[in-house]
Amino acid sequence: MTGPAAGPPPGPGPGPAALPRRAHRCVVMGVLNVTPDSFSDGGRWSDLGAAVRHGLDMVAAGADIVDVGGESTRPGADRVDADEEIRRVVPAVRELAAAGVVVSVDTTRAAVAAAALEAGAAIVNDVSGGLADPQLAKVVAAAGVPWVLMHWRGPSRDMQALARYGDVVADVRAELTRQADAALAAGIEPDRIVLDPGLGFAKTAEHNWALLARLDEIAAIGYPVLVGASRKSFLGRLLAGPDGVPAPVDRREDATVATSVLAAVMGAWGVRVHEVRPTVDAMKVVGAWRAGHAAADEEVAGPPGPRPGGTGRG
Ligand code: PMM
Repeated sequence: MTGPAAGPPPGPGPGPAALPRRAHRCVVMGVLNVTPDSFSDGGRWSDLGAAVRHGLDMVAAGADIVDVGGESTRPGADRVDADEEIRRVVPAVRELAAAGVVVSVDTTRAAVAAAALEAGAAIVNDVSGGLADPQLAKVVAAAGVPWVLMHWRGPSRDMQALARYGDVVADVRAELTRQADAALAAGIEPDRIVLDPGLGFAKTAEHNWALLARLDEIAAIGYPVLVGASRKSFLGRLLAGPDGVPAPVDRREDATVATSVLAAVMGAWGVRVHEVRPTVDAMKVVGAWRAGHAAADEEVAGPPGPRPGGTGRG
């Protein structure tokens, strides 16, 4: 862990396309799934009023970004069509953005990203890392917004069959590097790229733990790293009782916070969580610990730079 200089140097300044950063700690992205079938919160926020209220509540609890998704990515999930995805996400994006919230849209589709950006989204969070829809890079490049590129090997329907690696960390690192290079070639500015190891996406629990243990190797690619462990089944399996039954989703919060804290210590730029307040509190502890004093929890303007261990590319 580094000292107070852990925050990167100031970027070109704030603007609609800048990615939020905190001087001493991770940013927290709150999950807003406006889907009937996501694995942990499916159906809860499919009503627009409830969705917007929940988004605002997460911001009041300290979320820096609200991530709005309209298509479930749980293993085995079937796809919805783009029009339905737009119908689900755009109204929530529009209302939250109008209220001043930094909104990311969790989509793999160019048409959905374009509609969400038009409605005020400031970030595209793409679980396919640019691989699902070749048109998406053009949309992101034209908008100049940050793009979260997650490690991905194929659609949710059959992704667990793709969970085969030599050295999972080396393989994910190489594949993410290719995904980032493709984004650069498509005209994305390097300071608009965020990488994510994609916990649970074509990965077994053992793969997820290996990636977390060696997260510094993913950060060393040189871009900010986002980690999404929240409530995922590898935590449920870790916490299984003597009968071997995984802990239910609502018993995974403390483990989520612990995982997010350790990701922060390993150099993550951000964490993506469902339950915002405990994670924000924990990140404030990380920030004060890093700073060596009760750090003012200041935001830093401009795009993110490399985290400790980075190569300076991002
Ligand atoms: N996980 C899910 C959805 N979107 N986006 C990023 N960048 N990283 C993730 O790990 C990620 C994601 C699946 O979880 P959910 O169904 O709870 O949203």
